[in-house]
Amino acid sequence: MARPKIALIGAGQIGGTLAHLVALKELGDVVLFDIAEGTPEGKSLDIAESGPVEGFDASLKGTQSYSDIAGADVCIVTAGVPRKPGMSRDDLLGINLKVMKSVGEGIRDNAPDAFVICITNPLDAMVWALREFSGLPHEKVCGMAGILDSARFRHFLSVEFDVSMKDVTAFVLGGHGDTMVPLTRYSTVAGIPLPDLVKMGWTTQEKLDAIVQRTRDGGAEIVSLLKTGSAFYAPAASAIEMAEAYLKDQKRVLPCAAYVDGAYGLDGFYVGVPTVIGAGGIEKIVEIKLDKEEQAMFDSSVGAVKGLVDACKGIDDSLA
Ligand code: A3D
Repeated sequence: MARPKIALIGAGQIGGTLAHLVALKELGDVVLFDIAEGTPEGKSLDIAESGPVEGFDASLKGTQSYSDIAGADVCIVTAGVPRKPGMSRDDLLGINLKVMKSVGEGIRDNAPDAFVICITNPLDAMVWALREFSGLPHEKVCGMAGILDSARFRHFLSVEFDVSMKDVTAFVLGGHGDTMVPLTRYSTVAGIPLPDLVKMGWTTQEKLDAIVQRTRDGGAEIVSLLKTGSAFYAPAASAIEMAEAYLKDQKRVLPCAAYVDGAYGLDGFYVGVPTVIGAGGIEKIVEIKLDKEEQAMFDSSVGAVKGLVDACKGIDDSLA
């Protein structure tokens, strides 16, 4: 059987890291697309030349032509611009919306059967726009954010508790922004919920609140350290987990920006929720019962995303 074909649209910091991970994990052959001439070709060749050392079998091709992504099984979209210090994700909306239009049309015309994972910010609005421009089925277009936000939460918790991050689970709902909702009662160490760990004296409520806030600010913390762009190692690893779940029909339960129609009181809207990812794409939305406070946080997060979607409609008439 031929190896899966994985198209990476955008060959910047995340795109290059994605290509490297796909090759190292032998998930498939890579087509790296970017409008910047030479960048995808150079990164593809560099990674291919590491193949004999690492011992992976994967072919990599850099391109400026959408026809090269024809028949791709997975497309991961990072095309656009990232944040610089002082910018919010929402500041990227106007410029990245135009990019989503050309990318969405490129996927529609060349890889309509692909599972599409969007990473470009502001995430929840861009995945909505990308779906609109591409016209692909909703269950085949989703956004990566929840795995990254949960991974940041898990990392901070494992450091606080001095336990392996393998035994820490975390649950983050809502949009990928300052209003994201890390749910402490569904986050655990080896099954013990965080509120119980506070009662057991493992940490204090104040420390836990500070970790929740640091998780919300996780992207900005990296931007302020790097100064020239945003995080890329952890975002790439997170998107690879989603691609692998699809390609291997793993039925993984993963949080991602998915189209929610009916659950959580939403009627046809992209926002971060727990999902099941398998060969059918987003096969299920996992709906949990929120308490009053969690519901209020979720509603405010949904409201923030709705504002961005409305802004997209105001910029591009074809979306209205
Ligand atoms: P960067 O290294 O600048 O790469 C972006 C690439 O997109 C560049 O190589 C550009 O040449 C290319 N590009 C621009 N316009 C087009 C186009 N029309 N078609 C094809 N390629 C194009 O950025 P990055 O890789 O660090 O980040 C990419 C995106 O991911 C940004 O929007 C970030 O804000 C976003 N991001 C999201 C998360 C999430 O958790 C959702 C995390 C980190 C970054």
